[in-house]
Amino acid sequence: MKQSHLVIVANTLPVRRVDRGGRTGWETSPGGLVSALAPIAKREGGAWVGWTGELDRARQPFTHEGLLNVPVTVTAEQVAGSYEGVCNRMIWPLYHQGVRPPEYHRRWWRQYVETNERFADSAAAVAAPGAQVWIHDYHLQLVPRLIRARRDDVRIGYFLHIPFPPSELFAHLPWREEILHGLLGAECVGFQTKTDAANFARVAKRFIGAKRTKAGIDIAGRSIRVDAFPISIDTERYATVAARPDVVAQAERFASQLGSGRKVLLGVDRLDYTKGIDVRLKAFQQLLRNRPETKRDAVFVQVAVPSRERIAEYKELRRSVEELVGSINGTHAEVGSALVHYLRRTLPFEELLAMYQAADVMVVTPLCDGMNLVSKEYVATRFDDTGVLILSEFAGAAAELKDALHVNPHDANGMAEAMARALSMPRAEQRRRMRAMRRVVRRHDVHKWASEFLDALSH
Ligand code: ADQ
Repeated sequence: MKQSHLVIVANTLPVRRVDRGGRTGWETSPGGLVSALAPIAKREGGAWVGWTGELDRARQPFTHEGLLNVPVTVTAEQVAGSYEGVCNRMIWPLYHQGVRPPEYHRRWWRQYVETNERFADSAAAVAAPGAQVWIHDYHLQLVPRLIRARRDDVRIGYFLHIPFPPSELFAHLPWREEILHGLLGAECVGFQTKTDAANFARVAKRFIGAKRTKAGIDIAGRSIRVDAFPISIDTERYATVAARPDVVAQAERFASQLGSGRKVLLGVDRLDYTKGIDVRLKAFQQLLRNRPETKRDAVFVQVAVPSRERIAEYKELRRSVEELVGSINGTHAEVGSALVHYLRRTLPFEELLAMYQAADVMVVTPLCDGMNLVSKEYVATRFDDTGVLILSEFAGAAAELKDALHVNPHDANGMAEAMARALSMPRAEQRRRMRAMRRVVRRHDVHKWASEFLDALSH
């Protein structure tokens, strides 16, 4: 197999299998990470190591649109234990402030170790001498150390896309030392925010005796850079597509279908319990009670992509969101004009951007979120500088988008007040705030994020 100087390692490959009229092939998956990293990896003649989404299916490496894809074979048992167990039912809730109780099972953990070993084997095989290897996210926390054990000539970077918990929560993990040693196989460990990086340095000191330094930590004679590298979006692409005449026309159609003259509040999320969708709907319900004139003046659109539907907590969330939508419309709406429009699906890219355009108020209220790209996408598409962003103080993005209306996502009353304020915010204030936020996402886009991380890794 050809070896590469830049190897990206992520849970899934940047392509997915598609069936076009009986002929199957690969197509590039949508998503921010892929659009950021695939061009860089291609330019550098790089490789991407990941899972195809198929079970027990061995596939040879293949090149798609100029990028070498290296599939990792994963068994059904490994997916059940590692992905659905450790990743989605243990790490995900624990790292998100324990908003749901995490579950710990040794049999899951064994599968997580095995799966991480398979990724490390593939990455070690494809890395050229002295290559940069960049590992992504919570599915692969043991991979840095496992690669180091196989290849001590490569430079290893790791980036966590979700929050890193404070010491009191991380302490619960039965495998906390293994995870810390796993991550510290890297030369550079990156997080979304300064708080996450500080949490990590603190637990590394507390549980495995690492020494904190200015740049990160020292352990076993090695110096490791630990820092915040806040992820962003392809701002230029969002701004350009949003301004296209067909997208603007679609936005106008959305606005008139939702009721001319009515203001639109919008939520766009994966249907995940960390995103605060249910409390947000309760806040809108509260607003309708506090200010009955809102029934005439405003409408709420919630677009939610189905996610992890086999897990009980996700089924329960879907039930409660759908019950709330029914209850709000049942109590407050009139025939022919719903107050909450609920779409449980993925919107095509252009429609998503038209929806952002049609929204006077974007409501992003996760209980906890590594960064939250939706907030940045909304800002990037507001080329006329209007619109108001309501943003949870517990989203990583809050540290950068200081001109949003910040809210506590657990406080339905406070959020109802923020919605009222947003709906009546004067244009001049909207413009001042939006302009400042647009500057932030223009200056710091996903390309800058990737090059800053890779620069840090090469020093
Ligand atoms: P996510 O938890 O998936 O990402 P987010 O950052 O908001 O959260 O990204 C979601 C993406 O899905 C956005 O690009 C959005 O446009 C898209 N999307 C959501 N709903 C959609 C819909 N109905 N139709 C079409 N597209 C939709 C994880 C972390 C985040 C971190 C990112 C990147 O949880 O905190 O910001 O990774 O690091």
